[in-house]
Amino acid sequence: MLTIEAAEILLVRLPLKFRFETSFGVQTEKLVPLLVLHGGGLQGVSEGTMEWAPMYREETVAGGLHLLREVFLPRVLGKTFANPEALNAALGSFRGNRMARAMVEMAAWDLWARTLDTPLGALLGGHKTEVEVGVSLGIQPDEAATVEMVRRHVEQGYRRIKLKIKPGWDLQPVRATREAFPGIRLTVDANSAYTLADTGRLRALDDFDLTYIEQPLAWDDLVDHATLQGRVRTPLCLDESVASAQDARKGLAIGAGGVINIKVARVGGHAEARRVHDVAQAFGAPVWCGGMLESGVGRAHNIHLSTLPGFTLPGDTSSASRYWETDVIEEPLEAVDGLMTVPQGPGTGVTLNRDFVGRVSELYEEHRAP
Ligand code: OSB
Ligand code: MG
Repeated sequence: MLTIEAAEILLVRLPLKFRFETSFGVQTEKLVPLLVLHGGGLQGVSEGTMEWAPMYREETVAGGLHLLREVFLPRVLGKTFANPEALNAALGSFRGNRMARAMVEMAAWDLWARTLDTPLGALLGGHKTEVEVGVSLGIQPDEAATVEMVRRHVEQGYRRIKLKIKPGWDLQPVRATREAFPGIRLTVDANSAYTLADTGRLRALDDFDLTYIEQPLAWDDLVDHATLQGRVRTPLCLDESVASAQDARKGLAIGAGGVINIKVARVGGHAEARRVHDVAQAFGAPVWCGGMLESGVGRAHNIHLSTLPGFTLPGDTSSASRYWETDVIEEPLEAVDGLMTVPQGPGTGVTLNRDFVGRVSELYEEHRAP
């Protein structure tokens, strides 16, 4: 049984070690909301992946924290559930806001796995002890800087390089990278910056042997992606526009893409992420685990999810030390030669660094059943 006795909400601001530019903006720091659920003398921890403003999808940190306090935590505090899916069903009548709901769901999975003394990945049905990872590289000032950045990460053994692109900065970095590294697994991510009017430019990417083009069109679109997929040879990979297993089914059924980037929190948590994985397997579509520049807490959740068998393409879950001088967890999460070892031990296998988090937290709240 899973009894939720108390909850803590924390908010940490971490400076990023690199400037991360995407088609929707520039990031130099990360606002990390954390949720700790307590029960039976154990703790489960999760990380929110919404951003301070609705730039990637519609959710925000402030909106998510409001929903936790006022709507979601009151539904679970002081209550007992058979398992994390039963707990999540208590939030099932609420619409959207999947990243906020996922904070509750994912912390519950961690707590549940610790209660059963089992690694989270194994509980979800995964078998791998290490997972293949790549990197997502932000937009650079020019071709030379792009190639240099790619070189550094290829040398570190990352199994796939993903370049962020936007209108006006797409064919140039891709051509330069492909010329310098003819053999690497290369992809691009547009974060919804194009429309069907750009079909010609996107079709030109077919010349560069990309494994996929990630989310070229609108964040809430599937239909135009299907039209585009009929006009380009490179498989499209859906990110933003898949918020559920139903979205995945509809997208794959109409041919909106051939690959899915699964982000646990974007789809509402581990159980839904596993359903997206299962739908993709039924369609024969490979999946991989995306990232949202997570701290160690979210990163560990991602690594565990990536142990499921359908995750056959390298994920974005690169070494934590790329992002942070000091992480919020005790354990290092470091890829070696493009392989990330799944943290051992029950749950996510990682522990909050209470000392560090206590020092840098901008917000600390305890919540109990009334
Ligand atoms: O589209 O995958 C994305 C980061 C923030 C928002 C959206 C995306 C990303 C990344 C970073 O690509 C992946 C990572 O290194 O965590
Ligand atoms: Mg993406």
